[in-house]
Amino acid sequence: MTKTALITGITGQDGYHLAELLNGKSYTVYGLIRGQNNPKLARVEQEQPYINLIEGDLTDLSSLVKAMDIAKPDEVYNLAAVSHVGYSFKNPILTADVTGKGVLNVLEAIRISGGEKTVRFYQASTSEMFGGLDYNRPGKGYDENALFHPRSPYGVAKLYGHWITKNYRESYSMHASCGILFNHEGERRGIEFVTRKISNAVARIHLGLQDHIELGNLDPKRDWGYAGDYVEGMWLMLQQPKPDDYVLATGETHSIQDFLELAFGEIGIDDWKPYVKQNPKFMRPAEVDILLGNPQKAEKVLGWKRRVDFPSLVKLMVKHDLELEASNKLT
Ligand code: NAP
Ligand code: F7E
Repeated sequence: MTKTALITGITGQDGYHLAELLNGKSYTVYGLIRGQNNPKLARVEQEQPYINLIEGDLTDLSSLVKAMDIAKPDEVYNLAAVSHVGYSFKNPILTADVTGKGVLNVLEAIRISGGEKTVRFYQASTSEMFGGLDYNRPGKGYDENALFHPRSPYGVAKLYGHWITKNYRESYSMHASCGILFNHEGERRGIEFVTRKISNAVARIHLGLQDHIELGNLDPKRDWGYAGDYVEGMWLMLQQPKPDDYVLATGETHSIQDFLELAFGEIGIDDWKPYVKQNPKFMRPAEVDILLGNPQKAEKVLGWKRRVDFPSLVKLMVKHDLELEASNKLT
């Protein structure tokens, strides 16, 4: 029988990939879109006409109850958030309202509309909840049992979302799972995140459209995977007989300098340093120095494994941006 899914954050990177995946599995897909005259509406309507869009906002419980009544979903994927860590330092209260309390609003909408025993719920938790400070496990990587120590208003808000999801699972027996996802990137990554900022600048430098890129701290290391692989993990979590929490990661960590080296290498530049300027504007009040995930549980229980490795990820992002910039259409 055909299933129905409601995705919040449909205009974001993961919303795009997840909708493609579910459509390929013959789901009826609903997507929550916010705001008056959202500029991303036209793109979604044009590229993914199979999505049934519903207006709503994570801070507005009544809109979420209405969305539940319209979609009557079997599965709800809560991907909506203020998701940029740097932005969360500048807008901590908005971040708490959307990224933290917004999760509670979605869970309550499911209960109010009578779905607590039938609807399966996915919460987009994050490696930012660990914060890079759990030195109990050097080299092993963070797994589901590692200590949390968030280092940004974003990480703190996500930790609330994580725990309230677990609380609803324990209190009301809801099929509610949290995916603790490490950084995942790709052609649809927002231009405000460092990987896409670099892949786009590299393409523009190659085409003579700009001559350098300004970045913040170049030393942090991240466990970077491909978004297309990670949405499959989200779906697998909701297909399990029991809800649970899972880390999705590659088990490798690379610095921003490693990313720069590979990305500039794609356009035949061996020494990237003359093209990169550091600007304190892009530094954060507190930094997460290193993230490394341990995806063994997801590999064992879900049968999930990332397919795209780090060099292939950089290559596909630069290739995509070279094509986009050459045709002058940034998405
Ligand atoms: P993204 O590209 O930044 O997308 C965020 C989405 O949230 C957008 O569709 C945005 O809509 C929507 N949104 C923001 N505020 C909202 C509100 N008040 N009401 C309703 N929708 C709102 O994020 P992503 O990379 O796809 O990530 C998806 C989720 O996974 C997020 O929750 C993120 O925090 C989490 N996560 C991401 C990563 C990663 O590496 N990508 C890793 C771990 C966890 P507009 O287009 O209208 O702004
Ligand atoms: O930063 C450094 C920055 O913004 C990565 C979100 O999806 O993944 C993402 O959060 C690193 C940081 O991602 C610039 O200081 C240097 O150390 O690409 P980012 P993030 O902060 O890791 C997690 C898992 C999420 O959950 C989040 O939603 O790069 N960096 N220079 C820079 N970062 C940015 N954005 N811009 C710079 O110019």
